Amino acid sequence: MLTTNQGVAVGDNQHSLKAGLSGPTLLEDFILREKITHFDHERIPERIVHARGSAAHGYFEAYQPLTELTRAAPFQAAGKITPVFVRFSTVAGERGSVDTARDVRGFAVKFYTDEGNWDLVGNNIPVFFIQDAMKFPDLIHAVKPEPHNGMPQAASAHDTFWDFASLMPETTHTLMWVMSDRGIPRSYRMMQGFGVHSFRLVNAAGESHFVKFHWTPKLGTHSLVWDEAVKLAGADADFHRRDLWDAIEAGEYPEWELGLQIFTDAQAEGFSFDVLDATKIVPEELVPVTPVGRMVLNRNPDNFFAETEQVAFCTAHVVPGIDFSNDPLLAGRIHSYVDTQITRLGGANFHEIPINAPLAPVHNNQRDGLHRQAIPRGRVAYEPNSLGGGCPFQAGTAGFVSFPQQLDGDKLRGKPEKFADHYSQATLFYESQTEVEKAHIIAAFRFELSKVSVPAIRQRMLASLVNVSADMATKIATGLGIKVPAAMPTALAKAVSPEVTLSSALSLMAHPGDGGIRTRKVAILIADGIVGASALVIQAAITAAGAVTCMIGPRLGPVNCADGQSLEATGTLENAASVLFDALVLPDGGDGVTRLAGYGQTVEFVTNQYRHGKTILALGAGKALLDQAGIAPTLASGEPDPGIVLASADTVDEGTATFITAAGKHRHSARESDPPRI
Ligand code: HDD
Repeated sequence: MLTTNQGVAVGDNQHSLKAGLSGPTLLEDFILREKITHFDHERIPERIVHARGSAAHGYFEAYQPLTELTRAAPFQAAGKITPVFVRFSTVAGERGSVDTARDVRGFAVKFYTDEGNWDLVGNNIPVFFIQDAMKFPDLIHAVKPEPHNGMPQAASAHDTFWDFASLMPETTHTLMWVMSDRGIPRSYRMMQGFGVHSFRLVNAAGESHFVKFHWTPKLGTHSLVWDEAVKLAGADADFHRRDLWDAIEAGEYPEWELGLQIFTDAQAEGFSFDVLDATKIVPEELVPVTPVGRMVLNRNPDNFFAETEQVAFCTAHVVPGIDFSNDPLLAGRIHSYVDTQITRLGGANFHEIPINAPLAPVHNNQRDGLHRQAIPRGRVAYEPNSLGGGCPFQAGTAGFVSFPQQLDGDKLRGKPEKFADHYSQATLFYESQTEVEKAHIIAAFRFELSKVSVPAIRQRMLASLVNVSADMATKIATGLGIKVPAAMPTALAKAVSPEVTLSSALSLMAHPGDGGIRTRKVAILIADGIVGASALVIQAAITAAGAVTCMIGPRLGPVNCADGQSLEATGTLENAASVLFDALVLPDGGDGVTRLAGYGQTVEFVTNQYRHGKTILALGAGKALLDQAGIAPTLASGEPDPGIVLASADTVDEGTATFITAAGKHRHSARESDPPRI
């Protein structure tokens, strides 16, 4: 039975209590007032950053014991399982903003370890915009919608962001990553994650090593192209949320490998960069990434608000065996996350909300506060005590012991010298990209800076980018119709000689995944008059390869095929936009193809698939739809386009096999041109 919050059964949930059918509503209607009052308070403050997010449950499994390095519970034995809850997010947009904005993505993992909760609150980009937490509010105020008019939503392409960025050269390295395709991932399931800072691992003997955390997706790293991201924002604002949800519901559990870069204090001392500077990576050529375990996400939340919204990640949540470094950005975070939950979740007891509660038992003398759930028994809430038998006891060396790093220095505000090198690693990143990736970086800077209305900001930003690559800056400047300015002076006392000048691991192409098409979405266009049998053969083969197909017609429902087959359209040219699909099949059957060609949306569908580098299989008469869109099966170079597969009624099986292999390449960037040919 429906009840009030006091457990009283509600007889009528349709009408308020009134004095007569046409009379006034009565104040005594406690049922109405309770319902409305609760509703009025349904919203809680959204996260000041990373407001837009999606999450899932899963587990972490260690490959091998890491007892030599750390006493952290998840790494104590091979096969050890630790439950996790992971929330992915964008940074700048508000809670209801679109998923496909160009932005950094949050990658926050809560490990419910045997010895308490450990939150690894990372991003999909291994570096950060700023070096000191003192600048975080400035960075966020600059990127958020401008305060006078509240625009633009979830976008860095505006004056205040680039004003700040151009005045803060330390942002350059991260800007390079965000302007690259990393800023527009295809899926949360297809992006890397990084702990960003150097942390410390501490073993049972109290010995410590520095560590950097890397998550690498099994499906490979893949991204959208910008035009696709923009169109997706309209076609499905929940594109990434839906993608994660659907994959888990389908039993296609996303998986990442955890890798560690381990290095000593002595090694760190010798590097040309400072490992405490969050704008720097440790190149994999200097310190390789060692795989230590895998993470699988296998359960969607039961309730978005209770879990995804109320989960509170805090960098301060570490467990014995994991410790902080002196990174000044991390220090500010250790304060900020706990602090922000107090407002967002309404008080100091947010750790009692089920999604935040550790699996490890909690015993302490903290008491009371808003929304307290626990009911502590007895009269003792202090330590030492004799009246409670001395409980709870402090754990001594079995508890969390900070790494006893020796410290000595003057109390001051400032940075070590190596922090002043803002460009070496930005150049390393740029030079390590493939030509296509470089072209995308240039296009992204051109787009973003073209949205800046104050010319001086554009000039200043370009002057900074000259220090990364004169060639890149020239190409961006040409696109903006301006001359390249002189390089911005650097703050370096002496030039830096980086150990590594090229690192293939920095390209998205370094992590192609297994090349399959599992969970990819394939559209099959259908209409009355197509050949149904071959469409069904293709659908069966694609489904067997693990992809998800959708038959799309001019309207929903049954389609009468030329060969008497009856197919069912589950999507329409109106409700299933081209950008929602990774690949396309055009059917055989002259009548059906002519019918499809009569819809303007078909040309748009085919053109977008082509423009976004996707694989298209055209069967028999279906090629007419390519012709109609002006698409040739050859590249501008005259070479055959590997992403356009033509097959006839006799070669359906071979054609489908070629299509599946080609679609596994994700995208055929050799087709790309700037500006696009069609
Ligand atoms: Fe942060 C949220 C990641 C710097 C202050 N941050 C937040 C989330 C992620 C990150 C993934 C969302 C967690 C979730 O899903 O709930 N933040 C980072 C990374 C940073 C970083 C990788 C640099 C290496 N952050 C940073 C600084 C500060 C903050 C320097 C403040 C001094 N971040 C916050 C916050 C948030 C947050 C205001 C908003 C909501 C929340 O914490 O729970 O405290």
